[in-house]
Amino acid sequence: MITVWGRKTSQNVFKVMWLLGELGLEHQRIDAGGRFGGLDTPEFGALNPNRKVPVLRDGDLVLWESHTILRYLAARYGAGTFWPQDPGERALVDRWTDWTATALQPAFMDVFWGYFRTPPEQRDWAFINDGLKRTARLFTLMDEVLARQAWLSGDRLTMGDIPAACTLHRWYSLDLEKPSFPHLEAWYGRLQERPAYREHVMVSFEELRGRLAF
Ligand SMILES: N[C@@H](CCC(=O)N[C@@H](CS)C(=O)NCC(=O)O)C(=O)O
Repeated sequence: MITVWGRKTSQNVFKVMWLLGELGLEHQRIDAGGRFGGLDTPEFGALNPNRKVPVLRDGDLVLWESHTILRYLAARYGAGTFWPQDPGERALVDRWTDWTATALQPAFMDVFWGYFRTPPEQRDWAFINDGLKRTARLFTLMDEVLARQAWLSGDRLTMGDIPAACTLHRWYSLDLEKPSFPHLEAWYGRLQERPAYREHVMVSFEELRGRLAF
């Protein structure tokens, strides 16, 4: 049985949970991090010396880093669907995972932490607005791609959609004024038709509001 350590409200955790759901894999999730704590114990340190969630265990294999876990699950259990067999096709999928890790997620995290996780009286609006501008620029790029195709890498959902689609839900959940992106919004509609996206990604994260730390 696959085990995942991590709280439901973590974006890096629900990326993994969503893919497990899409693949229909039996699993258990153990609450850790945030209000649950537990990352400082020697047992958790042995699983992940970075003391972060998610951690996944499958048999003897223990993995940390959400995108590494996504690649592993997709390759092992979703070959040919979430993880194309052809190296060229696979690279077209995988680039979105890297792009989200290095471009979209860092820009959006400045907004998420600067706005949502910071108590109102401590917010730095120049910082937040800069993050909003950078995030919107990246969503514009995605909107242009999604004008031509239904999913980021072509005509079906793959592993490459997962990280960006997780950021997207958080973006649309924030009570901030946002530009209109018609193709991105249509993609969000298609994502919401998937039961595993609704179950694992569209979860309340209200407990994180104004909490820079636990
Ligand atoms: N690059 C890592 C980042 C992991 C990370 O920062 N996890 C956060 C949750 S999103 C964490 O463990 N924070 C401490 C906590 O939740 O208590 C990954 O993608 O897995």
